[in-house]
This record gives sequence, structure tokens and C-alpha cells, in this order.
Amino acid sequence: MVKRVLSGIQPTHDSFHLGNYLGALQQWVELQSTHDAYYCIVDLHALTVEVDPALLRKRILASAAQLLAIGINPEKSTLFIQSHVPAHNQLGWVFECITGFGEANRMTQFKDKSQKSGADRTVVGLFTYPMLQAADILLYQPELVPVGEDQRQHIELTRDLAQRFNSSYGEVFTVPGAHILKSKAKIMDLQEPTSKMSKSATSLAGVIELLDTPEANIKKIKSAVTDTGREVTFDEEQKAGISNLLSIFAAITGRSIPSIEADYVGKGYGDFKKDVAEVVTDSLKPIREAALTYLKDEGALLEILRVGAERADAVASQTLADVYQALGLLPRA
Ligand code: ATP
Ligand code: LTN
Repeated sequence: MVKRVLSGIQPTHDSFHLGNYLGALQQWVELQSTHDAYYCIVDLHALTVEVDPALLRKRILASAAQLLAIGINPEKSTLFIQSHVPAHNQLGWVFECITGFGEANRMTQFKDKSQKSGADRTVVGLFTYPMLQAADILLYQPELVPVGEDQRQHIELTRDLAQRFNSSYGEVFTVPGAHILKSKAKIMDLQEPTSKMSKSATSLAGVIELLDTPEANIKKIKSAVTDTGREVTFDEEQKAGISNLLSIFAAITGRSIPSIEADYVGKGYGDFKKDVAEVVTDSLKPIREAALTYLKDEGALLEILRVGAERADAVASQTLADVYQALGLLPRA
């Protein structure tokens, strides 16, 4: 039988960025050819940050357009919106009831994000976020979950919850594994190469966006922070900026880092940055154009998402029914 994969992405910004693309989304495209793929735009997770309704709506559509533009094929993959499948919230509640408070409190994404906004402005949804994520995953019984390194802990919790449920109430869930590609798992911010490139960065100067114009992205790459040295060599400790650009170059071209280093012996950072800018914009330009084309026909986009939700709902409702039955909840007569 073909194995199943599932992953999700938040519609929290006007555009996805290069970290999302290289760390996760490229794998989504590859896996749809070999696996039964479910890809979800996790709009409910996006409610954990303050929302502007008109903007959220726009971002959900832009997310769908970008996923199609990078090559997610709705004939091969089930592409859908989380809030269109009510079982996500329903199973999320069940997981909230089997997750320890201390266990949830140890999630580093919660700790980081709540620290940034301060205790008074941190919402409860941010705390229960990983249980909703576990529901997103386990409803579809996937074997693999393609994500970036930052999601490893959430996938571990998901595995723990699946095992805990199975051992208390019977084998309902497949226990999934994370699919994290080491070489691409963490793309760093161009201005702050010790932090990951992130949609919620305070400044977008170091974030390469898929929907940005090629000119804007060339400018960002050319002004990427580097050290005072001259050699284009990989050394994450001493040369975080150059190492990040090398990783990006390697991830996009499929070349090895030593072979790229060899090309730049005797050349300076300027030549190297120019070439990084070129490979990045060459690969992003067609994606941007395709996404803008998809966005012109909202009706067609909504129809793709409707079909996706229908397919997703069929699988998710069955899992939820099995869970409720295992828990001893009475079915409605
Ligand atoms: P935020 O930082 O606002 O939480 P994000 O930019 O991390 O958002 P997500 O929607 O949380 O975006 O992530 C989507 C996918 O992209 C996840 O699988 C995540 O692991 C991956 N990802 C995000 N940032 C990076 C990065 N800098 N490098 C590699 N993968 C990344
Ligand atoms: N928490 C993830 C987004 C996410 C997800 C998922 C990823 C929500 N549900 C299910 C994989 C599977 C993030 O912040 N990147």
C-alpha cells in the first residue's frame, strides 16, 4: 500500500519564505509522487496571533496559490483548509485531555513565543497549539510528517500522544515519524544569521519571500550580513552568514557545499552573493508568477479547496468516530 504523508503550514504572513520552501515545502512536492499526500493550510493555528479578518482571508488564499505554484498538484495531493474539517478541533480537545500540563509547558515553541509577547498577552490557544497540531496529523494516520527542524518537538509529542492513546484505549492511531532533511532543515535570517528565517521576524530585511519581486530579493541577498573575512567557506561558528548563503545555494542547486566552495577560491563575497541572488531569483520567479496567476481566479482556487476538504473530511471523520468509540462516547442514535 502507498504510504501516507501529512503536513501543515500557517497562513500567518503575506508570503511564504525561503526557509519554508527549502525546509519543508519542496519535500511536500517530492513526496506527493511517491505517497498519498495530505497538505493542510492551518488557519485555526493562525488565530493564536492577533488577526485582521480581511488580511487573514487574503493570506489563506495566497497560501493556497503558493502551494499550487510550487507544484502541489491537487490531482495527486489532498490540499485543504484546516477549519473546513471540524474533526481537527474535536480531536484536538481529546488530546488536550490526555496531555499533561507540565508536558505542554515544556514545548519550546510555546516558551519562545509566549516569552516574546509576555504572560499577559499570551493566549491559551498558544499553549494548546501542539495538541491541535497532533490532531491535524493523527486524524489522517500518516507514516511521515515532512517539516523543518523547529517542529521536531511537536512531532515527538504527537508520537507520545498516539502511543498513550493506543495503550489506554486500543490501537487507533498510526505512530508517525518526522521527515526532516538535515541539509535544509534550518535556513537562517539573512540579517541575523543566528536566528531561523521566520515569518514573524521583526524585520523582513533578512527574509526572502516567495512573492517578493526578484529585485527586492536580490537587494536582500546582496545586503546579507557576512563577517569581515574574504573566503567563501562553510563554518557555522565563525561565518554564520556565509555558511547560510552556502546552504541556500546548495539546497537550490542540489550541489555539494565543497564543490561550491571550490568555485569561489580566490574570489570575494561580492561575486558569491551575486551568484546566490541569481540562483534564488531564477528559482523563485516562476513560482511568484504562477501564484499571481492562481490568485486571479478565486473561484477556481475555492473549488480546489472544496474538493480537498471533502476528501480530507471523509478520512478525518472516520478516525474521529473510531476515537470516540474507543473512549466510550455514545454515538448519536
Ligand atoms: P513562524 O516563525 O511565524 O512560526 P514559520 O516561518 O516558522 O512561522 P511555519 O508555518 O511555522 O512558518 O512553518 C512551515 C514549515 O516551514 C514548517 O515545516 C517549518 O518547520 C518550516 N520552516 C519554517 N522556518 C524554517 C527555516 N528557517 N528553515 C527551514 N524550515 C523552516
Ligand atoms: N506547527 C507547525 C504548523 C503545523 C503543522 C501541522 C505541521 C500545524 N499543524 C501538522 C505539520 C503537521 C509550524 O509552526 N510550522
